[in-house]
Amino acid sequence: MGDVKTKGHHSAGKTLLNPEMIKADFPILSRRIGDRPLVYLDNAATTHKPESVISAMDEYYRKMNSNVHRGLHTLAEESTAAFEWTRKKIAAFIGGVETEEIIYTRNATEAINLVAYSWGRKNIRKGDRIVLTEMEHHANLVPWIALAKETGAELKYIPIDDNYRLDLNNIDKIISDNTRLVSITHMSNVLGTINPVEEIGQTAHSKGALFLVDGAQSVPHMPVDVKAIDADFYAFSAHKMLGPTGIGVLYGKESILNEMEPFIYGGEMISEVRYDFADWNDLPWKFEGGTPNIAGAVGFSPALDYLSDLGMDNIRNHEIELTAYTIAKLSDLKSIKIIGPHDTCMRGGAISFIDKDIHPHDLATFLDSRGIAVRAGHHCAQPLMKRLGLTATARASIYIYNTPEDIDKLVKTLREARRYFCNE
Ligand code: 7TS
Repeated sequence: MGDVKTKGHHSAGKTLLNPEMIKADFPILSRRIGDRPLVYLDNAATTHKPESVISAMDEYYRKMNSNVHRGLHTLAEESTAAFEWTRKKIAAFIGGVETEEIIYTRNATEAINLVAYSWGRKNIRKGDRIVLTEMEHHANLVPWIALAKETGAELKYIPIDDNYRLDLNNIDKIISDNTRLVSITHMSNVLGTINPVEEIGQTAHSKGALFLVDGAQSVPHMPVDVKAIDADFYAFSAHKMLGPTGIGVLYGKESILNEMEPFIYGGEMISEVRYDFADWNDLPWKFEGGTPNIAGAVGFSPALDYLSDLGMDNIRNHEIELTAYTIAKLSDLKSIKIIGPHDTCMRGGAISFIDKDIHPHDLATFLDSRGIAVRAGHHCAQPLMKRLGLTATARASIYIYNTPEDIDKLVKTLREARRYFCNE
């Protein structure tokens, strides 16, 4: 499969994707919105699912459905094997970590909450510092705001500069000796900025702090090696990378996870229980109380295969090209301002923009009336919006199945919006 879908074009020695062929694997992309074909540019919110993911989940419920880790019958053994097989694939996908270091969660949000509850409540005290950045999604903000409120810890933010990148000039002061945790996004869901996580992680570790990376927007779009980054924790969601909703991942270093208390208590996560006593299961199950999202894990497996077959480098190259194309086309529109870096080497394909006269919600509604799906709003990053002096942006976010023609339709419709709203 990979062959044909990556043979589309070759540019400067790089293999690019063939998004037209890829589109054919995604049933929903043949949908029409009113009388127009769907143009889906809301991939930072969630991505669509290829036939292989949909049919794996369908097959699972038709032929294998059973609870995991407890039955001694064929269905239970098959379900458990499938559930654990995906865990192995995830461990390989993010750089070849230990299977025990991969914890299933509901999503990136729950993965970060797991750390905040399990590690944070035990290790963060009054007077400690937690360092975040000004561009965090609420998922990597609110758990720490709550923890700081509870413990009296202090929150400090790495600022952004005028080019929408992190300003690392005072990083040695911001990540102080009393910093216990540095938690930052790998790629901003609003600005598209890719942050220098290796460098920030090194500073964090040099001060004795742990380093958490929110990879919700990076793992789906570029090769990620959590060991090279030296992240202590790394969080992401399956649904933003072709997989089902309701399943996500927390990677954590084994030595740190071993020291942590469970997050959710109940079945699955114990080794022994008496009326007055309970002891915990081994990693990773210690953190997986209750019946997990088995069908989700089954569906995540072909999603990982699909991405691996295309090649994460090829996906990144495709997105660099299409982001450059989008930025160039949007820059032709005089009323539009892009909110994010223009240099595609340091950004991904979540492209926020504003029109100087039209509210982002009006833009998104107008685009939808022409079959084009974008997101408008604060993108769960209210403090960043305030910092930028904005209340909302419109955001087009691309993925493997998007084409230059999708972008042409977006730009043409943005011109039509000017005629509709501004009589131009
Ligand atoms: N972190 C980042 C950087 C994100 O972009 C998101 C979701 C999350 C965490 C949370 O992911 P979840 O799967 O736990 O919900 N971002 C978006 C978005 O940009 N539009 O909708 C969801």
